[in-house]
Amino acid sequence: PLQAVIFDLDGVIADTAVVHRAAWEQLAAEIDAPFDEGIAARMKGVDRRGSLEILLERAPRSFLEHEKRALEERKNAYYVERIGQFGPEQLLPGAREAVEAVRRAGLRVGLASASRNAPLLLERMGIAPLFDVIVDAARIARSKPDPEIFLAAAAALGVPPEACLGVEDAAAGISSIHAAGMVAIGIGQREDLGEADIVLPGLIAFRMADYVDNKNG
Ligand code: B16
Ligand code: MG
Repeated sequence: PLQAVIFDLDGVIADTAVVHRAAWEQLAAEIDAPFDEGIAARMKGVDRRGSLEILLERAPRSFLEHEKRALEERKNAYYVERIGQFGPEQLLPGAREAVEAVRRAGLRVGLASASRNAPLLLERMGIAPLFDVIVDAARIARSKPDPEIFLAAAAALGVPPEACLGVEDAAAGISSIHAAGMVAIGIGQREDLGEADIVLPGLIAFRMADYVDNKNG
């Protein structure tokens, strides 16, 4: 039986996927690297270095390690500047309600975010106390689609992976959830989330009763 639900942050709980994208687009323009829908889609859910490597594949020159670190810092500065004013208004519709529904059902709640800014964002949006466990990229070695982050969240919750449900908006994240042995709910459009077991347009459509077998009503 289901014991825990592990949520992704950007694009699932918080309206930040567009903010990451805008920050990368700004950096791309500054280094004359092309930026298109394909690049944006591949970057989704991928950690900072992984996203930078995708951007640099078609950059007009190569960059040394210290230059890459500087580029990452620049992108993060653009991102942090944009989220500086964030508050509960940036919660995606139905996000708080979905997390509360999981808690009410007596299940544990985890966060598995590739973003090092995840703890700060949860605080700003006022929902940090609703999570039993928060695993962000600073605590893991391998980026999504590797299962490490979802496995780390399950381990920290003390729940076996097969008793967890993962919720993601990015193809890399769905792969990560499946590789961890969990059922995957995709948020967004079916064509972007082909492998997801269930696709919902947003957390507003999340119905806890559809996922637990609730024998006690
Ligand atoms: P940061 P998630 C991911 O968060 C974003 O989807 C991805 O676009 C971003 O590059 C990554 O976090 C790293 O974020 O630069 O803030 O550490 O979707 O896994 O919550
Ligand atoms: Mg995401």
